[in-house]
Amino acid sequence: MTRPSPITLPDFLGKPRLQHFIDGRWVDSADGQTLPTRNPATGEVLAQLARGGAAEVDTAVAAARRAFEGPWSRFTPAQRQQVMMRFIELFERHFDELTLLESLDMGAPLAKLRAARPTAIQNLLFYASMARQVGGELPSNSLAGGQVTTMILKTPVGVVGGIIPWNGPLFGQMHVVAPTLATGCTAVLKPAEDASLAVLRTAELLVEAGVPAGVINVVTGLGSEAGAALAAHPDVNRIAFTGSNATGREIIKASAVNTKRLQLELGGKSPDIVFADADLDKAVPGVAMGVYNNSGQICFAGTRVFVQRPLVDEFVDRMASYGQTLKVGDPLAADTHLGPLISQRQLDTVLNYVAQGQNEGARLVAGGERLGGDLTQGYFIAPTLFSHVHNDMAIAREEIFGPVASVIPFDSVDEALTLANSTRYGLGSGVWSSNIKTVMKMVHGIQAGTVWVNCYGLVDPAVGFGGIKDSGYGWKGGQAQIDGFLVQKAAYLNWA
Ligand code: TXE
Repeated sequence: MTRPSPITLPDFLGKPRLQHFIDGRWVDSADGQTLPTRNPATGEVLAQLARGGAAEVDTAVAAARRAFEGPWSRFTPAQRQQVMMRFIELFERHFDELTLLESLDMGAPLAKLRAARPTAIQNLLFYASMARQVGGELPSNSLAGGQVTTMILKTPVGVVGGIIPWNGPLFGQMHVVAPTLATGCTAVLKPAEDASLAVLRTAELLVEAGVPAGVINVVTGLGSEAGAALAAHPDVNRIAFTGSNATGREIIKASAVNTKRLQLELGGKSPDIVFADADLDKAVPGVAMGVYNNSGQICFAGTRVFVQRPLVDEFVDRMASYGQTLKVGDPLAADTHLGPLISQRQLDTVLNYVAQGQNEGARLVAGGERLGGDLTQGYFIAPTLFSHVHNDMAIAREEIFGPVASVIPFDSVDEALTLANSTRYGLGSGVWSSNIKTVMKMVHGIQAGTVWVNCYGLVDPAVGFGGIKDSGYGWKGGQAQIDGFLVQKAAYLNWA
């Protein structure tokens, strides 16, 4: 693949192999085992990761426990906020390096990652501000003629296990790291085996910023080994997991060992509904990027595109044309809109769904094939569009996690609502309409954690997002997430 300009690889990749980051130090696996991580744009091995298992998870959890009960417990909220501010400075200073690592590791276009700089910083600033909001309550009570004071104290839950997926680990990890720091918890992170680099480098920067050793630890390796050991560890108090439903169920089972608290952000099959009175100039690109962004590897991708019948043909034409304007290619090239999928495995999954869609009678309007030429070695697929889809076909029921949109016609507002809710999932949803009655009916009626109206995919850290139904539970962002990292205790003070 030809690159427009020479790229200097981060020093971080110059190491012969990468190690776990435990207790502020780089360490190998006890048995010295490694596993390769690849650049999905070229298929080349980028680095060897340490392949951790139960032994490394044990060491990391012990370090996290020591830090939780030791040095970190003596940080006041103001000091935690201060250290977070120092980290934000370092994060900004190293932003180019971190985004390059991320782009090489998981294939997102570098220019897009860099354009997210203000949002990424704002997210961190929000969490730093929350370090000062960890308080209790003094609820009124009806006891002993008012001579008992009741307090609710809130304290950090303890050691958090963060199991991170590969579809955006640099920014995604912050939903674990930042609330951990804000609340005074400690954490052991297990990034995905396909994309661990940015998480490892961030851990090192945290220590440089003054976060005590052991507060944030990273164990790399396979989900079935390091991930499973973390989920089953008796000294981990909470798991924050983002990933597949199948793994989510494994984590629920494993968590029973010590009744861990859980935050699960699982799959989605989000509806994006276009009414005949929508502004198509906004709806077409909005819907298209709602599915194709990050090559479809986003949990709340709006993959079921419901279009009101009179509009269907025009909408399908315009969405197909819009898709052709999106340049798929080298993630490091400045004009690339969409990079590769994360792995050969993910590409195979997506291509299987495309074949299944065709077999079930959906019409493939655009894309659907692996891209060749310069891109043959990577895992590239063009924006894909199906029309004539029924809500009960596999491509409309199951999470594909690739750039595949399915257009499904509907007639009435009620039918749109019924179809939108006919899914096991409940993560994101979109509504495109200029009629307030239609909008409000959908906002109230859609069973999902978020409804976007005349927009898609916006997330503010103070609001956050999360799922219902099979999309999981626990909120990312906002006060609700901070509460998830705390436990509460009541005290009754009788001063009669
Ligand atoms: O997910 P896994 P995979 C969906 C998406 C995708 C599918 C499969 O549909 O096609 O899942 O992707 C760790 N105990 N999403 O196989 O296995 C694993 O190492 C503990 C949606 O990559 O769920 C990784 O760190 N941990 C999604 C993380 O779990 C285990 C993001 C996610 O991997 C484990 C990613 C175990 N037994 C995939 N097994 C979203 N909601 O954003 C694996 N892991």
